[in-house]
Amino acid sequence: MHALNVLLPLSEAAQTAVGAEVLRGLSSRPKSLSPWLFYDAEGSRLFEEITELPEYYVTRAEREIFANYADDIVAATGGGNLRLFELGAGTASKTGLLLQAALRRQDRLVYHAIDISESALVKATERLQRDFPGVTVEPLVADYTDGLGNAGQLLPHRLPDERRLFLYIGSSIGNFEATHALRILRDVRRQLMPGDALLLGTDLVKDRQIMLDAYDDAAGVTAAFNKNVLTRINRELGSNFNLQLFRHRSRWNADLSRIEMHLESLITQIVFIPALDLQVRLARAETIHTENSYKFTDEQVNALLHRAGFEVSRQWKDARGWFGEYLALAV
Ligand code: AVJ
Repeated sequence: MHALNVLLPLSEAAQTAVGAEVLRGLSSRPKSLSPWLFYDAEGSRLFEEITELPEYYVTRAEREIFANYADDIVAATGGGNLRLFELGAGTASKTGLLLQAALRRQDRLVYHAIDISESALVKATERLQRDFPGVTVEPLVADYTDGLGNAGQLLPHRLPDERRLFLYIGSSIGNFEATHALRILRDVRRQLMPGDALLLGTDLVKDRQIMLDAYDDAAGVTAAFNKNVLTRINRELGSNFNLQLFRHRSRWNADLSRIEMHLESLITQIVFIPALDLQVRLARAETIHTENSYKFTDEQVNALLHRAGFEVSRQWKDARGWFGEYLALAV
């Protein structure tokens, strides 16, 4: 994944991942854009800012769990020489707590960090190599969401004594509908042998207003994060979305147990996307659906992992019970 600085000819733009997704999403009804589009360098920076907002409890709750239970989590994976893999590593700001715990049990550790954002991975690699000399970071820029097939070919061969621990934390899985989430988890399972493990971190269903506020903060950082996708499209595909003509919206969809983020058009407008030769018509109050963030119950997480070929052996929560960490053993 790399940003395009120049406009490509039409047919080529439509073939880039960004061009293809924008063409698909903005010519669909209802309109949508996949959340992976958020994570250009600016979007990755804004996401980091979100993780420190007072309303965004998600990152703090998970960090609390790791601060209290990292040793317990690592011990529960069983013996052997751990090799870590993380899907959606981002800047890996919480992962350090797990790496430290692993380093208390073994001298050296290889950590494969997989993410779609190159800028985030560069940061993660620099910081972790500096803070943890015992860790060898192997960064991999890849979209693991269409199958680890791609990334999987780049993953190393298994050593005879290694025990694999995949991390899929931060409720990244919450971006996907059940069938897609299941496909991702089955892909992970395919990289594992019985006895290996997956640590899955998911945000849990809680009071509606607490969830809504986390996606509509008072400082407007989440709004800027949401709108940044339009800035990215303007830059990479030459369009002229006017950010002032859109409003950030977050809503709780109780039937589907998810927070939705949308960009709502404030007026009827037509936006031209030159690189795709596409005119996008938006009615007043029409929205572009930019993200789902599913919220789970213990039962749902257990069922999902079971269907993917895992058995949950342990679980940990923060003191308020807002976030869950599930250790799933490959069976
Ligand atoms: C990175 C998908 C876990 O859903 O909470 C944060 C992304 N979007 N605020 C989430 C996000 C708006 C985040 N995940």
